[in-house]
Amino acid sequence: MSLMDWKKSVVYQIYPASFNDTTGNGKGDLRGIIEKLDYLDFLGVDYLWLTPIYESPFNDNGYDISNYYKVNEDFGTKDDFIDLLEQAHDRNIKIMMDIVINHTSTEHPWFLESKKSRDNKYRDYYIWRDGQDGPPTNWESKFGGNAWAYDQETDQYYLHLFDITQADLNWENEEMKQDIYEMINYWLELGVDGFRFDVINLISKDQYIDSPAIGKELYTDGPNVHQYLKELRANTFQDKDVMTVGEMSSTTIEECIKYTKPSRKELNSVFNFHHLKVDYPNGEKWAIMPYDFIELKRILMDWQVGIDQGNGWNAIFWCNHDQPRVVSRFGNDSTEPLRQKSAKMLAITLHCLKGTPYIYQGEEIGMTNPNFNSIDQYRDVESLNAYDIMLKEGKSNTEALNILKEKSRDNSRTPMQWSTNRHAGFTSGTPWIDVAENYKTINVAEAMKDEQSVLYTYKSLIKLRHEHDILTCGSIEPLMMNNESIFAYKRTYQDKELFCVANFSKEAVKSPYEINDNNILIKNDEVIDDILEPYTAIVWVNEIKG
Ligand code: TEU
Repeated sequence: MSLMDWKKSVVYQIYPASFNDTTGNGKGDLRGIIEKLDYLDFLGVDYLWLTPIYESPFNDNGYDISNYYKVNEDFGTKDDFIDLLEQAHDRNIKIMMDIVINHTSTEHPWFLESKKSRDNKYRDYYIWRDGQDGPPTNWESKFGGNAWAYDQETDQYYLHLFDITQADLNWENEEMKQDIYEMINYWLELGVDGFRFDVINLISKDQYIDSPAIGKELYTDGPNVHQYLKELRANTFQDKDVMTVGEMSSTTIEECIKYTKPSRKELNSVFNFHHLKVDYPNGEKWAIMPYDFIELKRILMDWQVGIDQGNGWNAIFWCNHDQPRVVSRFGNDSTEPLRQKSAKMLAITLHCLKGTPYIYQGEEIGMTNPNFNSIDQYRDVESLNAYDIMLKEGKSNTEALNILKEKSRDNSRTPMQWSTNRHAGFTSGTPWIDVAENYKTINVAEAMKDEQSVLYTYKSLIKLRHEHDILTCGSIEPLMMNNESIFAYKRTYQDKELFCVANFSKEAVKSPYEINDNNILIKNDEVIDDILEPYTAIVWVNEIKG
């Protein structure tokens, strides 16, 4: 694979539990993914990123790993995984694993040992500290509450930046790092083609002291993180043909250039989440506000330009398993024509940016938030904790549920909608989480039949990325940043310039740029006299005259 190849790739994210169930236990599995490879091949994606498939008690849906070497029983066996790899490779589709090495499950044998005594060989694999009339510091867990859990037997606290059952690993411990390298090499030898590193910028903690930002500034992009990544790479994928992406929590453009600039030999690309906080009033996730369009553009474009100028590389995405559905969030899912149209607009706007585009399962057919009405329908640990906290803080049940409806991670975790069959064709049993009620209209089978569907827009965008180097290599220039309706930018490469202009509003507006009707790459509606109807997006290319 040449450098150019990975840069031209489009990744499709699979959340295995909700993708396709072949056993009838209500949870998706690896054979279910194999069954759908022809569909993914039809769509044209290059990589599949599978969220964690390892053995896990599943308190955080697999991000709490108890055995890095074993495939979770519900998902299948190692043989199924090898079969998936082979069958994907036959179709020229590559497989990217999710590597969670900031923490393990507290059921991982390392932690079980670590917890036994202060002088256990594995004690130092995790972060243990003495309390001081309570937890060692004021750090807060990302899932609510203090980030230290007390262990009575050894009279110390262990750190968990996420759930109490996700203990943070101690990256200052050499043996622990060697064990991690060995594990990654195991998957490399099986033939995997890429890695997504979960919250990888949190692995280096600074001092363990109270802090105004409840710990964030002390463990985000910590002092040794770049060193750890260089070592990780040198000991594992350095000479391999693999694509890597780091998930970076609350990071900066400057740091991400360091993570991804090729000469620094760390990672290929990064996910950052700043553009997905534009509907958080004062940074608070569990509250509702309409999203700030100008801010969305500003953040996306700052990252586009900043990373490009620094010779780094972005992963570009609207959604993943931690985010609400994009068409419900930045589009319009209120009526059928608008849902499809705005879903296509969002796809076009994102896929012509610079970086590696990611599609989250179901996004390609415009799946929406499910609008759950009862707390019993939620499964996600973060959502359930947030619900309890909101009630304790005095919110009514209805208020708390309304917030979850918009913000819960379960919004994107409902089963993939394959057909009009029972449970959307996802399972013959009872799904582990409810299917969205709109599956009779929104499903793959219907979308395949209709060449005007959202699915075909995604298929075309993937093809365009493979065929037009300007999408991969072109520089990027933001346009009309203060316009309240239009999202526009220009890409330039060699003797061509590409314009992407999208009307994110419910009113028609005139395109500020003259559209070149002779060279339109993609559009989601007819544009007459340069008038962009609501949610219209259009992309065209001009020759630069010398
Ligand atoms: O997410 C890390 C992360 O910081 C967020 O996206 C997080 O889920 C969000 O802030 C909560 O509001 C990764 C995984 O993608 C997520 O599913 C895991 O729960 C988390 O790490 C812990 O492993």
